[in-house]
Amino acid sequence: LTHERYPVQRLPFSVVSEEDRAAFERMVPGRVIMDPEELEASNVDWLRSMRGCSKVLLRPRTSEEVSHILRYCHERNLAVNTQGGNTGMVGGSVPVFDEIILSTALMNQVISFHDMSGTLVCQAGCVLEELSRHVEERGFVMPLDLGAKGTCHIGGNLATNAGGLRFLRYGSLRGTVLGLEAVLADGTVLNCLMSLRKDNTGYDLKQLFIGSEGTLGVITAVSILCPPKPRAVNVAFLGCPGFAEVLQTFHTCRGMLGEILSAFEFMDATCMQLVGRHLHLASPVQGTDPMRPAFHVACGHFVTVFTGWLESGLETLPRRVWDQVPVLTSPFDLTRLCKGLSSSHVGGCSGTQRVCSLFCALAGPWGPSRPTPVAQTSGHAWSGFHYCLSCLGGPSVPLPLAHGAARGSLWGRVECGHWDRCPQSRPTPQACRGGVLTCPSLPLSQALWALRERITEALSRDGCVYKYDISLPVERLYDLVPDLRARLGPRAKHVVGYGHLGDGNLHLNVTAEAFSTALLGELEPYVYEWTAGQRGSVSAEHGVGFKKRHVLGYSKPPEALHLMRQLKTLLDPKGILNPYKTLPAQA
Ligand code: FAD
Ligand code: 2HG
Ligand code: ZN
Repeated sequence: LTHERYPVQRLPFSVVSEEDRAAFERMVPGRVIMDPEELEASNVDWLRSMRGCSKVLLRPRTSEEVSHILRYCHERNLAVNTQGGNTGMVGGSVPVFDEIILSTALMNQVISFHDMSGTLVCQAGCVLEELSRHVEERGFVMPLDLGAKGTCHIGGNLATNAGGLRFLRYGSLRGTVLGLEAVLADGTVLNCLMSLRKDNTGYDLKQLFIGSEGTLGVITAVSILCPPKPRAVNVAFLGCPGFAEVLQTFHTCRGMLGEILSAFEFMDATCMQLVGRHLHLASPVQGTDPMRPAFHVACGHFVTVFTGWLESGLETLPRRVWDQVPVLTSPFDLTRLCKGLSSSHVGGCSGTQRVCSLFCALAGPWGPSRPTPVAQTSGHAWSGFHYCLSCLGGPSVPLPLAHGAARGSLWGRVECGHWDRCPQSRPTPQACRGGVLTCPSLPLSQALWALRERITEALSRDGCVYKYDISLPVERLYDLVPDLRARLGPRAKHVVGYGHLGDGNLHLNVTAEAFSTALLGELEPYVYEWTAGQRGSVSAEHGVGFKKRHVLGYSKPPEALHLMRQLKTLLDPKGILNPYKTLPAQA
């Protein structure tokens, strides 16, 4: 067997026999899946870019069961592919050939939560969003958040050392994971499930498994430190005319908001167009050409701010409202905005979570020739006013808001917000009480975050996607995007850049009608050489998996690769765990 697209040979592992199946059935009764239809979803990755042909999927519930399975597979020389939520971006989560799939889906129990320290101990198969809910009910948050939260498992997050949308504030999982339990290739259970903040007793073995993508062991349980839930949550979404202004905005926000800035994301105008085209989500603030913003940035989650051009349709605002709208026209005003955001955070109303959304617009380098409004709204029990989701639907619906917000206020206007769950109707009289519109279901901040979190999905609907996830010096983060647009010309359908600007992480995606080796040849090794030239990383947060293992040498010296191989041999001498992944193929 040879993989269709990549030149890789099946290694001489055993093939699962009838006796093996019977043995598995004794280990995990009723949880040995062999039905091809059920297996299909686990053989294909989220991006639908890789397909394995595994014939067996095992669903253990406990670490002991994982241990029995691995001990058996080790003895029989059967290859194993651990799978969490199967949302990985680099083809690590699905078999390349017929590896046995070991799913953590049924290992989904919370073991304990300590509400003094915020330490959560749980099994590896817990879904991230469910853990978030669990700890939020107890006044804490998970230190990581990502678009795949509804599907990915915490074990998968650790195995990929996922970054995501809160990295800027809470840092790498390498810092917030206090301990883990892993089962080694030969079935040994390694219990390092500590809950201590400080523990300098020799080598920090858990770090070996974080980011090892299932090649060194199966993570079965996790101990993780959850920070307290902030009392105020705000998001800002800003439109900027160029990347220089994006950087300047970051610099100002970071400088003024300090640690309460938990995310600083950016997306270029093409991303916004694709999210509109494929998912019918529209930017809450839009302008008319040539005033349309080239970039949007979203920062949060303590502060929700969304920005974009509000040029068109301002005339429809009643004069008295227009007069009350704070104006954001200069760097000074951005400073004022930050002050407002930080004081609203500090001042919070006790006991309730506030969600404040601020719509504002920047033009020219820093301001349009006439005042640009800032609309401040609230989606969630904040300052006593809410508004109806249906107001966000329909084209160019002026969004009237009640009075009474902290800083004068306010009005809002949303251009053509075809929000997913919006009934697309005008507010009913019942929904509007005394001019106060209620927002019963989706908090506005979530609707706004969807614009950013669903870019990956929009790109997948645009055609064949070539994905690059690179770390670069932040000042040069966007340089490669226009460069590639020029280089590829009409051969690419779209070239987009977005990502975690605050972490220096660019998601560079190129879409085309179909896969083409010629286009791939234009992209690679060019992108990797360019990245190496900046001393960047060819995988900032998605890992290596199957797809990027041939490019590790651009970011790691040969000595480091050699040591990685030695560690792999030590922990998994027969190489049964996630073969063909993470380590470069040997000549
Ligand atoms: P899987 O995809 O199932 O597996 C990923 C790898 O980990 C595989 O190599 C697998 O073998 C291994 N693995 C899984 N579970 C275990 C275990 N228990 N023990 C050992 N090995 C294991 N990533 C980011 O870093 N930041 C983002 O912002 C981000 N956003 C995303 C948004 C979307 C819409 C999608 C689809 C993906 C995104 N990702 C992001 C990719 C990210 O890697 C995953 O979403 C997540 O961390 C993988 O978790 P999973 O449970 O789905 O793991
Ligand atoms: C994100 O930040 C994810 O949205 C996915 O890491 C990035 O699809 C991508 O390129
Ligand atoms: Zn990302």
